Amino acid sequence: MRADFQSWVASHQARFEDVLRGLLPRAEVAPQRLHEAMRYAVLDGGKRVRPLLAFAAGELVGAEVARVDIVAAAVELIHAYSLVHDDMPCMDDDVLRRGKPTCHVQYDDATALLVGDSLQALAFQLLAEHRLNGHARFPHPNPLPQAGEGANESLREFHANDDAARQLEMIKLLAVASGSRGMAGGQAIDLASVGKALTLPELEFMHIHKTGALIRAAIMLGAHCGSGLGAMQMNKLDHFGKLIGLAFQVVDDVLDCEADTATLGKTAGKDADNDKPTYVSLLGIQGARDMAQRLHREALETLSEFGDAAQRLRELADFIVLRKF
Ligand code: GRG
Repeated sequence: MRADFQSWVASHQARFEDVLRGLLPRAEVAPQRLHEAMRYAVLDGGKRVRPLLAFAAGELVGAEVARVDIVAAAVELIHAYSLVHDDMPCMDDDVLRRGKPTCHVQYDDATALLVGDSLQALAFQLLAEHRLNGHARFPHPNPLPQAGEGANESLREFHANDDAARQLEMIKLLAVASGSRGMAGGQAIDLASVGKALTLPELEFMHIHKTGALIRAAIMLGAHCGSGLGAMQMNKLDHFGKLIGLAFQVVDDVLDCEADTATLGKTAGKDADNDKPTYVSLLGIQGARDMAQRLHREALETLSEFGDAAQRLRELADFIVLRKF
């Protein structure tokens, strides 16, 4: 990792931790135990890959960081909820996450269930109650470009409607990415495929949904916080997200076989123990590594037209593929 990228990552991670601390309900507020458990599940852990992708996409379009903070937080809350639920006895039944006892072990099953529910609701609350893009809403503190009083008013209304419509699109984007046509659907396929031999396209379909959808959403939401990209460029960015989301999962499968529990902060070797189809079980370790490299290369090619503005996205793609944890 280049020193400059390393300090970009570290400074965003530290600042974002404070953002999350401020957005989560305080532990002293009733119901205290639930709020404490929500903070336990979200704070002080995780690589924050999805928020970093949102920040990098935000930089590409010159978005205000304070706006990207909100979409990054919404995505990270959905991610944290998915980990809490995934670790529960009815799903993956794990005891270690982010180097500490899983939420249901630290608290109890019912609390963990409610933590997931509440984090998901909070994610959408944040997207609904903050301004995420474009021009200011009524009342506008600064006049828009002078065009006569009447024209000015209608221009304001136009922008307000436009921004509101775009914000609704962003809310829908995260809803689709997290729901049955996205992450939750991918998880359902995952649970149903234990002990089965999936083909490569079936495995890919599962992971594009389970892991990829949220990674893709993080990038697109970051980009929606700014302006300036046309539909074709947004599609390119989305394609980058699809490729890098899949690469993330392929690398995750390799690490599950190769890294140890202490390094990962979660139980290593779970996929083989649970008889789950993975890229490693289908392609072998070297085949999976080759696939990650191919996806990485294709992802970088997708960004070629964006020039220096996409440098952070490129570096994050490198990090996702070369990471050791
Ligand atoms: C319960 C609806 C529901 C969905 C669960 C994401 C997921 C779906 C389950 C997690 C299981 C898992 C280990 C998936 C592999 C890829 C993945 C999402 C790993 C964890 O993400 P990281 O590495 O975790 O970004 P940190 O802790 O760094 O945030």
